[in-house]
Amino acid sequence: MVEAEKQERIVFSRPKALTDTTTHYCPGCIHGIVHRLIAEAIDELGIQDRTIGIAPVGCSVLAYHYFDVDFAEAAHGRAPAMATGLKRVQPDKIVFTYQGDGDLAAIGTNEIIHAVNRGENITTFFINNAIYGMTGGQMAPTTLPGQVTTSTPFGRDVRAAGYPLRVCELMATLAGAAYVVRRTAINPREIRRLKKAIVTAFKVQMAGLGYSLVEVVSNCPTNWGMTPIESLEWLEKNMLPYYPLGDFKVAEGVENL
Ligand SMILES: Cc1ncc(C[n+]2csc(CCOP(=O)(O)OP(=O)(O)O)c2C)c(N)n1
Ligand code: SF4
Repeated sequence: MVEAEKQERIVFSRPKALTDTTTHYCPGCIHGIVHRLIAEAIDELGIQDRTIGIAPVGCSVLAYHYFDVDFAEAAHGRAPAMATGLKRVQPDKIVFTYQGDGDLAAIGTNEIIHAVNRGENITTFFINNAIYGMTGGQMAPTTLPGQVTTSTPFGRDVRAAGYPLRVCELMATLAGAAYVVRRTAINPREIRRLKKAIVTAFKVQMAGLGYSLVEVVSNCPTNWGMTPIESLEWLEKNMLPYYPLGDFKVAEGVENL
């Protein structure tokens, strides 16, 4: 018996930086995967006791229940401003915001642009599912041309609503950005690449190099009206051509981290 116990090896367990709470996310939603990867990164870097997260409005509004680190809650789009304040008064903390596209690229566009441009030494995880998930699937700035949403029942008409905003491409032009990359989580290979980017983003902040932003091209099976599998296929076919994966800015010094 003792021998058998000795041979047992735990190969998979809950990261320490996640609480033992069942999340409210819909089946197949990428929010849950990203939460886990951030928590794994916090564990691996040994920063659980000095990390502060900022929750947005949107489906991830309850993120403070799920991460076992200090957390604050910001009003719609204001997470980078709150993160700026927290980091400036406690520069030894690791501060990250977690924001959807409605939160970051609609009401919060001003906040994110200026925080990145100031080169605040903070990190943003930006979850782009091309839609307002929590409030019922309305058009977001990132909604694709022709995409049907509850507020664009005939598809997004770019003549009326403008063009989808490519956040990474925009942020990469700003001098204060140190690390700006786009990833996804549609299969194990992409999940591994995303995890690496999350770790790098935290390391950029730990090294004091400036703003780090990881966009995750994500899904919303519920409001897209698809099964989880269909939503991943739709994401790959329709979202990735418009939001190509890649590194948009990797400042000097980041490669060596
Ligand atoms: C100040 C403020 N304005 C508006 C809202 C309403 N609201 C809540 S969630 C949301 C959309 C969030 O969408 P997104 O950021 O894309 O996140 P998702 O739900 O898709 O994860 C809106 C408009 C709010 N909660 N607070
Ligand atoms: S509504 Fe969409 S974004 Fe929100 S938890 Fe469900 S699948 Fe995820």
